Amino acid sequence: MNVINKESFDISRRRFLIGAGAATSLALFGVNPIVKAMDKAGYTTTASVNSGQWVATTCNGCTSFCAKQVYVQQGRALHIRGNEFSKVHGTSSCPRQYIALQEQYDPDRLAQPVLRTNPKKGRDIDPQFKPISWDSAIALIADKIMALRESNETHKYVALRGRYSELSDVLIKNFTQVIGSPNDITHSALCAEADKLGSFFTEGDWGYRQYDIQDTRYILSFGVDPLSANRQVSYYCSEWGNTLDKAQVAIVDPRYSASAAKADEWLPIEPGQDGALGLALAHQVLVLGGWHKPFVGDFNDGINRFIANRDVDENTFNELHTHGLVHWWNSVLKTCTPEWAEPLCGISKQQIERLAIKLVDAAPRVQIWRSRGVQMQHRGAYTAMTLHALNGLLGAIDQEGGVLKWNSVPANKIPSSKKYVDEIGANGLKHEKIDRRGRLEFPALKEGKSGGGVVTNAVAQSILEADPYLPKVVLGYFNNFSFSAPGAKRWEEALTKVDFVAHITTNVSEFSWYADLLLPAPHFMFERWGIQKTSGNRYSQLSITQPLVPAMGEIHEDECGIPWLIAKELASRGFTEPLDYLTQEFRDPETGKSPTSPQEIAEYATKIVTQPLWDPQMYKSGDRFSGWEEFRQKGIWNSEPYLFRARWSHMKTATKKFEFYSDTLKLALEKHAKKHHVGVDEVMQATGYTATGEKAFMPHYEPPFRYGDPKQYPLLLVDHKSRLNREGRSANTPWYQNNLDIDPGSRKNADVAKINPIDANALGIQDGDPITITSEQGSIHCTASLFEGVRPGTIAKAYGQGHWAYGRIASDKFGAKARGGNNNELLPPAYERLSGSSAFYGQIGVRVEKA
Ligand SMILES: Nc1nc2c(c(=O)[nH]1)N[C@H]1C(S)=C(S)[C@@H](COP(=O)(O)OP(=O)(O)OC[C@H]3O[C@@H](n4cnc5c(=O)[nH]c(N)nc54)[C@H](O)[C@@H]3O)O[C@H]1N2
Ligand SMILES: Nc1nc2c(c(=O)[nH]1)N[C@H]1C(S)=C(S)[C@@H](COP(=O)(O)OP(=O)(O)OC[C@H]3O[C@@H](n4cnc5c(=O)[nH]c(N)nc54)[C@H](O)[C@@H]3O)O[C@H]1N2
Ligand code: SF4
Ligand SMILES: [Mo]
Repeated sequence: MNVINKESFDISRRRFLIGAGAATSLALFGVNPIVKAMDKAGYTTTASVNSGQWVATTCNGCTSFCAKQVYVQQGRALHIRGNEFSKVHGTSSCPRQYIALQEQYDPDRLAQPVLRTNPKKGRDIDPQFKPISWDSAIALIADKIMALRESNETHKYVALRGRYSELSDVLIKNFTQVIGSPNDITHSALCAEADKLGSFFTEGDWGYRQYDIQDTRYILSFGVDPLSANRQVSYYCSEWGNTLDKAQVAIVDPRYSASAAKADEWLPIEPGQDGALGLALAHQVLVLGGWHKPFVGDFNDGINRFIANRDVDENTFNELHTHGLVHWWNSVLKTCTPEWAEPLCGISKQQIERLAIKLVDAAPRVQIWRSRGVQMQHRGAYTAMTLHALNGLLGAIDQEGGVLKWNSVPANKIPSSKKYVDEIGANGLKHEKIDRRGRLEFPALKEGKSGGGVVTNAVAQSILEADPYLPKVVLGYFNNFSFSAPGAKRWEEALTKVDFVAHITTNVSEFSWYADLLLPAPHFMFERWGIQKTSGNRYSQLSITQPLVPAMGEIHEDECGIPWLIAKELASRGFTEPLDYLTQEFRDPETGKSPTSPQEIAEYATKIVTQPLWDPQMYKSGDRFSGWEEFRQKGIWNSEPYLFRARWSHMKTATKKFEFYSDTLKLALEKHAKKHHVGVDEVMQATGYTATGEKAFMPHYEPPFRYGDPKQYPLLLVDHKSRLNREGRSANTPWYQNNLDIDPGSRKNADVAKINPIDANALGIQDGDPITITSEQGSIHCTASLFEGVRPGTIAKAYGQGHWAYGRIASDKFGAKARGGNNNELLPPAYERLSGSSAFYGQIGVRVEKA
C-alpha cells in the first residue's frame, strides 16, 4: 500500500517507504511529486537558456498580496519578481518571496487524498492515513452532507477558512449556505479585526490603511515593523530608504525590530501600555495648540483653552470635519498628562513631550501606524481608537504625507447562493452560528453590527462544550487553528470530539493530524486561480493568481473546484441545488458556457469577479484593458490615484465626521445592550472592560489585563512575526530555517527567545542555553538569545516554530517531536470582545527556566 509513517522523516529512506504498511508518512504521493511534475512537463536537463517565460500571478505569503511574475521554463517555476505593471510596489519584493518556490516544491506535500484508518485521535496517535481516490473522497463528504440533511441538522456542518482568496466565497460562504449551514467561519478574528475596529469607530472604515510615505515628515509606529510585516511590505521596503532621507521615524515596540534598527528613535514601551502613551501625546498636542486647524477647527477667538486638568466650554470651539473634541478633552484627555503616562508606559515625560513637539511640527504630514501588537489585546479596542484619533487630531487623515484608506476596486462580488436554498437548508440557516457571535460577551461589532463579525477562536470552546451544539462535520480550508490560534491545544481536543473532519491542505499539518480525510490543495501561487487586493503608494491594485505549472500531484482547484465536485455528487443523489447554483451562476462571461471541470469553474469565477476591470463595455476606472486575455497576461489592475481630502465630512460614521466622541460606537453598543436587555455598562463588564458611562464611547485608558500572577510568571511575553514567516506556512523550507538570523537577535536554524542580559543574568541563563518558557496556559522549549533589544522584564519570541507536523524540516520528527516551541501553546485563549478578536498581546506573564 502506498503509505508512509512517522519514521519516514529520514530522507534516505523516504523513497523506499511505499508499501510499508498503514502508517502516516510524508511521501504520500508514492513518487517524489517533483519528479512526477517534471515528467508531466517533459522536463529535460538540456533546456536552453531563456527558453521560458514570465507569467503573472500573486504571492500569498502574507497580507501584502504582491503581484508577481514567475519565470516558468519547461513547466517549472524558477524565479520570481515583482510585477512591473503594479503601481503599488512595481518590481520590488520582500525577503521571503522566494520561499514560495520551496513551498511549491516541498517534497513533503500531500499529493493525493488520504483517509484516516485509525479511529482514535490524539497528538501521540498515528492517524494511519492511507490514500484513496478523489471519487471516494468526494463521495464520503457527500454521504456526510446527505446524512445531515436527512436528520435536519445541516447547521452541524462547519466550514473553517484560514488564508484565502476572494474566490473562497464560493467554498466557504455560498456553498455552506446552499447546503443549509450558517457556519462559514473565517480566521479574521485571529488576524486583525481589532485594527479595523479602530478605523471604523473613528472614521467609518472597517478596513486597513495605506501610508503616504513619500511626502511624510514624521512616522510614529506603535508596534508596526513595516520592513517585516503588516501590509505592503514590498513597497515599504523599497521606499523606506528614501523616506528616511526626508522624514523622521520613531518605533514604539518593547522589541527592537528590523524597522526600529533603521529608525531615528526606538521607544521600548511597557507591553500593553500604548494607550497611555497615545493619550498623553493627544493631550500634549492639544496643550501645545498643535491640532490641525483646517481639519479639526479652532476656538472661536483663536485662543487655546486646552490647559491640563481644566474643563473647556464646548461653545467656545468650532469643530470642522471632526466631532466631539471638547467632550473628549473634558471626559478623558485633560488629565492624561505626560506625568500621568510616564509610570504606566515606561516612557519618560521628557520623551513624550519631545515626541509631541515633533508630531506637531510635522503635522499634517505625519502618520501614526498601529499593529496587531497594540490592538489584538484583551482591552485593545480603545488603544486602536486612541492611536487613530491622534491621526485625526494632527489632520493626517486623507492627507498628503498622511494616512489613507484603500482606494476602492470596482470588482464584482461572488454570486450569491441565497435563492438556491431549499426548505431543509432554510431551516438549518436559522440556527445560531457556532462561534457565539452577538452573545452579550461577544459583541463582535463588525461595521457596527452586533454579531456582525466572527469570533474564530470561540469555535473550539463551542465544540468542547457542545454549546450551542456539537458540529458533526467540520471542513477546514487553508487553516491550521491547532497551531495558529492562542490556546492551540484546545483545538486539538475539540477536533477529537467531531465525527468527521476534512482538511484541504498542501501539507499534513497539526490540524490535519486530527482530520479524517485530507484533500491535497494546489499551492496558491502557482497551481490555481485566485484574486487578491492590496494598497500602497496612493493606489490599490487587484491581481490574480493563475495555474502556471503542472500541479504537484493529483490535485484539484479548491475554492471553486472542490465545491463543484461535491455538488455534482450531491446532485446524483437528488440534492441538486448546490450544482444548480454553480452551473447557473458561474458561466464564462465571454462564451456563456457552464463549467465542466474544477479548473474551469475557478477560471470563470475569476473572470466574473474581475469583469468590470477588464471588459471595455463595463469600464469604470483605473487601468484599461482590451479584454480578458490582456488582463490575464498582465495579471493586475491598478486603481486611479488617491483623491486627498475627498472624505472630509463625508465619512461613513453616524455624524459623517471624524469622531473623537464616537456616536457610531455609541449606537452600536446601545443596540447590542438593548438586544440583551441590559445597559452599556453591563456590556463593558461582560466584555472585560473597566469603563463606565460615556467613556465607553471615547478613546480612553484601559489598564492592560495581566495573565498570570507576577510572582509566578514575572516576565512578559512579546510575540512577533519573523521576516521569513509566510504566516504559519514557511517552516518546512530550508530557506526559512537557514536564514532566520535576518531578524534582530535571532539565529539561523534555531527557535530563539530573546531575553535581556539583565534578566538572563538574574536567572543564570547564558546565550544559547536551552530554556523552558511557562505561562498559565502551557510550556514550550526553545533556545535563549541574550539580546539588549528587548525591554528588561520582557521576553520576545517570533511566532512560527514549534511545528510537530507539517514536514521533515518544520518538525524535529514528523508527528512526534516539535522543532522549537509554538507561542500559541503559551498564549491563553483570550479575546478583545468588541471586535471578536483573539488577544495575543498585552501582559502575558511567563516564567523562564534553564531546561
Ligand atoms: N502567536 C501567533 N499566532 C498567530 C499570529 C502571530 O503573529 N502570532 N498571526 C495570526 C495571523 S495574523 C493569522 S492571519 C493567522 C493565520 O493562521 P491560519 O489561517 O491558520 O493560516 P496558516 O497558519 O498559515 O495555515 C494555513 C494552513 O493551510 C494549509 N496550506 C498551506 N499552504 C496552502 C495552500 O497553498 N493552499 C491550501 N488550500 N492550503 C494550504 C496548511 O495546512 C497550513 O497549515 O495566524 C495567527 N496566529
Ligand atoms: N513577515 C511576515 N509579515 C506578515 C505576515 C507574516 O506571517 N510574516 N502576516 C501578515 C498578516 S496575516 C498580518 S494580519 C499582518 C499583521 O501585521 P501587524 O498588524 O503589523 O502585526 P504583527 O506584526 O503581528 O504585530 C506584532 C508587533 O507588535 C509588537 N508588539 C507586541 N506587543 C506590543 C505592545 O504591547 N506594544 C507595542 N507597541 N508593540 C507590541 C511586536 O513586537 C511586533 O512587532 O502582517 C502580515 N505580514
Ligand atoms: S511574502 Fe508578502 S510582502 Fe513578501 S512578496 Fe509575498 S505577499 Fe509580498
Ligand atoms: Mo493575519
